[in-house]
Amino acid sequence: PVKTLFKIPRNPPPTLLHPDKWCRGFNHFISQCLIKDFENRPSVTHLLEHPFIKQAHGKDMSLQKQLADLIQAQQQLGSITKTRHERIHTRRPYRVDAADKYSLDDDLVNLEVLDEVTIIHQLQKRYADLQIYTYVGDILIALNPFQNLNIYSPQFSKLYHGVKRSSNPPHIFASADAAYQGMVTFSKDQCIIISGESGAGKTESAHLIVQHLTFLGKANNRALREKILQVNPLVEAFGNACTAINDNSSRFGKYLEMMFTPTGAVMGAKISEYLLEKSRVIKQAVGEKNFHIFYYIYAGLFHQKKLSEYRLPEKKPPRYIDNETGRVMQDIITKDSYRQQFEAIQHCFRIIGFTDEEVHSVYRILAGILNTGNIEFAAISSQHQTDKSEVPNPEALDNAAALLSIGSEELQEALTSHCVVTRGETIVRTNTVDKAADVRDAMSKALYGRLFSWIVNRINTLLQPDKNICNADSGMNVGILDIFGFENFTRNSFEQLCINIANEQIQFYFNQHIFALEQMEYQNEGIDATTVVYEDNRPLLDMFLQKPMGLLSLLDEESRFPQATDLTLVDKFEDNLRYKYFWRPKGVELCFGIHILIAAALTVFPPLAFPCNLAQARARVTAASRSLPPQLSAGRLKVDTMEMMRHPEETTNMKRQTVASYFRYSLMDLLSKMVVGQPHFVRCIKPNDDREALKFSHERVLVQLRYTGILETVKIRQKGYSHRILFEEFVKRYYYLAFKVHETPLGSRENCIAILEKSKLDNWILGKTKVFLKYYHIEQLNLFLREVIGRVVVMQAYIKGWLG
Ligand code: AD9
Ligand code: MG
Repeated sequence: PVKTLFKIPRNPPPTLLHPDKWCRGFNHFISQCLIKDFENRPSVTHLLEHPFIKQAHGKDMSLQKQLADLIQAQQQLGSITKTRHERIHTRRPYRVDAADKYSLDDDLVNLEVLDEVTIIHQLQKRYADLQIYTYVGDILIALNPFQNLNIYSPQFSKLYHGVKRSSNPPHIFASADAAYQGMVTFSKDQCIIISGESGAGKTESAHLIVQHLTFLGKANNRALREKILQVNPLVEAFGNACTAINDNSSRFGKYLEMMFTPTGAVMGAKISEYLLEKSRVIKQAVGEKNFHIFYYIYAGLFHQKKLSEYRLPEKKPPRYIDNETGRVMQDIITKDSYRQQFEAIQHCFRIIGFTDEEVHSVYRILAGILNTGNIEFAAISSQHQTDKSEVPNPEALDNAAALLSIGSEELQEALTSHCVVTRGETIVRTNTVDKAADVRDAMSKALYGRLFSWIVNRINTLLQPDKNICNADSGMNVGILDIFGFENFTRNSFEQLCINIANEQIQFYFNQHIFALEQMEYQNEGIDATTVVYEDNRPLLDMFLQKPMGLLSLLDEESRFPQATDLTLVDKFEDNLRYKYFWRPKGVELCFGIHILIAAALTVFPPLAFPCNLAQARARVTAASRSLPPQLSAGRLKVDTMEMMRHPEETTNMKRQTVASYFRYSLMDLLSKMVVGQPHFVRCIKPNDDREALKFSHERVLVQLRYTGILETVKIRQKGYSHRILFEEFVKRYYYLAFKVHETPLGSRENCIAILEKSKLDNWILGKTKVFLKYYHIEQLNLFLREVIGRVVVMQAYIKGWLG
């Protein structure tokens, strides 16, 4: 029972202390003790001899006994066993004490020689010892181990809970813990940004962070914790797929926010999804697969003998999932993992709170999409019309229509004809075979995209926190960003362009935080600090995103011209994109390349990477959405599933947007979410391309270290001051360390100095308006603060107990 008293409250003393008269007097007393006892341990006699206590309780022996228990409990928990002197000397990580637990190499900032060779050597040595995590100051580097390590059990969660980072070797739990402690101590939103190329370990890291945060945010509500743990596996079944690089590659960006109560208990969660790679539904590159869920349900329904109920064939699987190897059905039947995953997904649905009817509707839509893909078209030639098509296999059409609860004729009409509005008059035109096939595929993509958004929205509704306890701007929020990593294939398409732009944008955010803002503040504050040179990717982002002359704007503009072709598009790029990053090879007309900085690589977009006729492509999308909403939003599928399938943020305006402008909008939306929180960076690194354990490729690691600016980060973390806090804010946060609890000291320069000196920190500097601190100062100050607060809470609880 004593342990629970050590909970760290959200807003330290003022809100803790009871407003009544007795407490005011007692608070004054406590604050005196605290200040003194910051130097000397509090003792029972010390407390008992205070006139206030004497007056209130006389020589009550039970009181003495309780206090003795308190002190003993505190000592057992280790919070006041060390003298202040001992603590101060461990402020720099991995020095002096407990050398057996952690070492100097845990943080690259401790290296004396700072060059690529030394850093690589260090990481390699650590990797060989299975030390996959390394700090660069407050940033975590995570090397993919490509094997299961026994370091993520609840025992490890306990080990990393609320302790100094230097108490244990680097770990992803320590980063999650830092975010959690930052949130609880200052009621400030936090944001964990995980980056790295495809297959580097971002998604795994995100899972581990959620695991540790649910451990930390222990609420009595076990069911809620269970639900939150199922969110990632569920959305990943729908949004991840096997690619040439990664068997579980994220094909969408995911920002998962976990919400907490003011005392730090987890209360709910919300996911935002970005840019699902919908084209995968209809086609996959050689050696790649469709989204996991299709195989899971196929295997699950096969084993449950329910394929026919969903109108799915047993012999030859539908075109969308049969990627020419012919092995798909065999895998579906024989691979236990697919079936097990199907069961796991059913479990996820159930735990999170989807109804059976909803799950059934989801399966129907998936089966509907697979049947839609099987609809074929054949040309009908007649004297008057040559561009007319019909469906030669009505079975697939009927199946799809039945599963999607649409009439077969309606569906056929939507696929084989389109409307043109001329001078206020609507004329129906027929589609050619190619066009009808395009409309069919566009419809499947749109359906899947909406299904995905619906699932995400449903999860958000089911995991919504109670608004009376948690509100959006309570500052009790940790966001975890896990997006698709940088990709470069032999055939890159619009998807790779978007994925890589998003990654550049995240790198830009990192650069801003680590380098640009820091250096700007030194200047503004009149501080002479070393400048670290880093590669600014701003011009590259401008090339992509600038309006009206950036690549995306040019793409949009060209797609508005009816006569536009691939060639006119590439010509337009070449004429307008006067950047060193743009490249057009001689002799290959329809090809262009872009130097992506984050990967120091040239991504080549080969001929026909974009639709051959952009104007047609636009028409296709329009036709597809025309064939979608009336049937699907009418709610013919029993549950109100379809109503919810509309994207919540979808407005009439957005429907007219192009994919490129929607991408830009999503990217900005993501950034606006990220910038609100205090960032924590996790940089995942892929040690080799063969997915082999213990294999460390110098070359591959070096490239990743270079493009993520790790070397520069080490330098700036060693020389720079990563935390810059306004005097006023600093005094407000830390005044308990030097002033009495009931005092309200001014946010002045002098008071900052008083706090810093009282805490015996060195190496800090003061600018004109801000305190400049190293990352380890913050850790130290927060630790002191937590101890002080912990003591107030414990003492109060005990004293309140005496009073009954
Ligand atoms: V992508 O950009 O979504 O294609 P990620 O997300 O960076 O990529 P992911 O987390 O999916 O990569 O990791 C790839 C594989 O590496 C996983 O499927 C695991 O097999 C392996 N991995 C990554 N991290 C760990 C780990 N901490 N422990 C064990 C890991 N295996
Ligand atoms: Mg991933």
